[in-house]
Amino acid sequence: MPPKQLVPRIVTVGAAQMGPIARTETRRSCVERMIAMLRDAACKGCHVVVFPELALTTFFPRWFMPDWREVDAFFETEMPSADVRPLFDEAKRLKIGFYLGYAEKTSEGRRFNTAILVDREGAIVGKYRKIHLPGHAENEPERPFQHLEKRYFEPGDIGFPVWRTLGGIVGMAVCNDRRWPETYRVMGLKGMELMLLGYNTPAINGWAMVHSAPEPEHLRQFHNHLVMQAGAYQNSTWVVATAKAGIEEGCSLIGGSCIVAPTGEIVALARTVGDELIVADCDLSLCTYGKETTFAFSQHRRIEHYGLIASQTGVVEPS
Ligand code: CDT
Repeated sequence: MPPKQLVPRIVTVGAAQMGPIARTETRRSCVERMIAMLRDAACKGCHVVVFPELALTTFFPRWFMPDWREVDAFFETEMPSADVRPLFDEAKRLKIGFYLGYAEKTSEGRRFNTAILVDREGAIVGKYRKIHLPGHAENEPERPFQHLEKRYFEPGDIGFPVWRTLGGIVGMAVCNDRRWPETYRVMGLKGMELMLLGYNTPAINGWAMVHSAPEPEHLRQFHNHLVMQAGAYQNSTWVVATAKAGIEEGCSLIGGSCIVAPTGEIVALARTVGDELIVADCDLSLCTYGKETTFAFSQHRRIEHYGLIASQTGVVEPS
């Protein structure tokens, strides 16, 4: 019998890395930068483009701001706002879908670190609110810079949804989520074939500096790729990850935006820490091999031994 041929399902994906955004840079200016990369993406045949986490402003959790009105200036209360509308219009004209990260303030006054998925017709088809919030909730002046995500955001309340769009099953995550295997596995159990993610990762860990436990910068990049390559392989999914990068307000953010195949291999990698588009033709049918062999969940998972994962948060050592 001739071998069964898988029908290719190509989604051409762009990761639109952004260089630093100054505290004073306007949303309009950020949107102009994103539109320039969208046009480049259109020339390169992209169906969807992934922008970074909190792509409309500087990474504001690095500052303690006692005045919540100052904090709220970084949040969106509607999407698209008038400033962001041109991005939606241009993407629709070019027939490119996109992932956009931004700070969301709801009508009830709740604040989330959010990403939306906009389809090729310009409709918002998915929303995800970051679940794993790193950092701390109180001002810690001894740090060289703050990481106050736990102060400015609530943990996401939507879980890890996936959507049938772009000819496949698509999930989203935001930055620190990529370090947690649970993120990939929950969406992997829903058949995810393409995970989209934006990030802002400081090149140095403020806590490590205060505690004289420096983490060399090269390890920050190694861990960035390590977790996503593992997550992609263990769930046989594509992963597209887009950084905000470079020296932003004196704070260095790693780049390393990448597109990872279901084999765990990086197939496209940013070379700079500025605005840079990387592109790959992601064949979603390549997910089938892993999903039907090594990681055929229904055949090989042993959930009778995994209960602790969903019932215990921290470590309980044996007595
Ligand atoms: N934005 C974000 O989630 N950044 C974190 C930094 C962790 S160090 C406090 C990350 O996981 O990259």
